[in-house]
This record gives sequence, structure tokens and C-alpha cells, in this order.
Amino acid sequence: MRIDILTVLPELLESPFAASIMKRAQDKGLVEIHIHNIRDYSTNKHRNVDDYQYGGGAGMVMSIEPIACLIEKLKTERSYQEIIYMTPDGELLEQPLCNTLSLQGNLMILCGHYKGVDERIREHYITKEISIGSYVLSGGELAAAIVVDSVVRLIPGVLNDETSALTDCFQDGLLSPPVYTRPPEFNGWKVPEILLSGDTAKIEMWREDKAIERTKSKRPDLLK
Ligand code: 6GU
Repeated sequence: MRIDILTVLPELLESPFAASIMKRAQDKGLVEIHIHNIRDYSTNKHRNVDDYQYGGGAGMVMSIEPIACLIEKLKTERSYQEIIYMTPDGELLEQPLCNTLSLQGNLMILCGHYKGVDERIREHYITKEISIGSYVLSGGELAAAIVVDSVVRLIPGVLNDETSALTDCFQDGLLSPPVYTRPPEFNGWKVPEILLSGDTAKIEMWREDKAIERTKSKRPDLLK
């Protein structure tokens, strides 16, 4: 998979992909992540990438020219399955969308800023708009990092134990059951006996019960 991220703040996207699973996925050649600075495609001498909005009103709008220029350039180099715009009015990011995106070859992600991008970018280039929740961030960069993380970890070979993505929270519509590690007792707080029993069938049933119990109490909306 190849992911191209278009941003006015490339420095915000350095560390999220430079460690742990995201770094290993790139080192193994399973994903290429390319960050592009929209400012490098500005056509004016001040390297501006935004302008006042037509009709008046507070807040700047991201200009069409540098973004269009960068998107066009990338599109001549390869075809993209999706050109995504990160925006609070987009489709809510949920696990099924992450699963779908993880099957794609090339993705482009445009990070919104200020009051947003000139609407013509959305009309003519964007194929999908994604929000990560009902709250407003200063820009789309952190949201884009979340999309990339949630998608890249699903690419086959990225996780050490491939089944671990299948047993993730949300993959079966349930939250994950509680987990424990050594010691078996701390401050008198004991690990549930059944987990030490070695009876794998019983343990599986216990985990299923706990997953349902936890989902009922914390996220009843998932059980509908
Ligand atoms: Cl994708 N962008 C911004 N600016 N705020 C958000 C968001 C995206 N998703 C939730 N809030």
C-alpha cells in the first residue's frame, strides 16, 4: 500500500509513523507513507496557501491552486483508489471503514485547515470525506494519523500475530474482554481462577461472556 498525505503542517506527521508498528510496517515494505507540504506548490511569492473567503466572514480558506497542482501531479504518477479529505463533517471513522481502506492499493489524504478547503476541491477531486468524531480539531493532521494507524495495522503481515487484528475490539462488534498478566496476585487482587485453569474451551466461553457483559455496560449502542 502507498499513502500520500497532503498537509500545510508536515512536522505534525513525523512522529506518528516513526515508531512501533507504523515504523515496522514501512521497514518491512508493507506500506509507503509520503508526506507532501502543500506550501511547496504555492504559486505566489509569499508561499501563501490560504485566502479570504468570498462573501465575507471570519476565517481563511485553503486555496484551490496549490492543492489542485499537487493532486494532479500525484495522479499522473499512479492511480488512487480513494482521495480522502479529513473534515469534521465527513463520515465517522469506524472499524468497517478501516477494514475496507486496508484493502486498497494507493490512498491520498488531504488534511483540512482554517475554515476548510475551497469547495471545488471537494467537488472535483475528493472521493471520500472522513471525520474521527464529533468534536473540532485545529487541523486534519492528527485525524489523518489516526486513519493511517487504524488502516496500516490491518495490512496482512504488519502485526506479528496475524490473528490479533481479528480478535481486536470492534471486529466482532464487541469490546474486548479484560486481560491479565503476572503476578497471579497483587495486593490481594487475584487474577480470575479460570484463566489459570488451562481449560481453553472454558476460557474462550469466559472471554465471550465478559466481552458481552462489558459491551452491555460500556457501549450498549454496539449491541443494537
Ligand atoms: Cl478529520 N478534522 C478536524 N479539523 N476536526 C475533526 C476531524 C477532522 N474529525 C473530528 N474532528
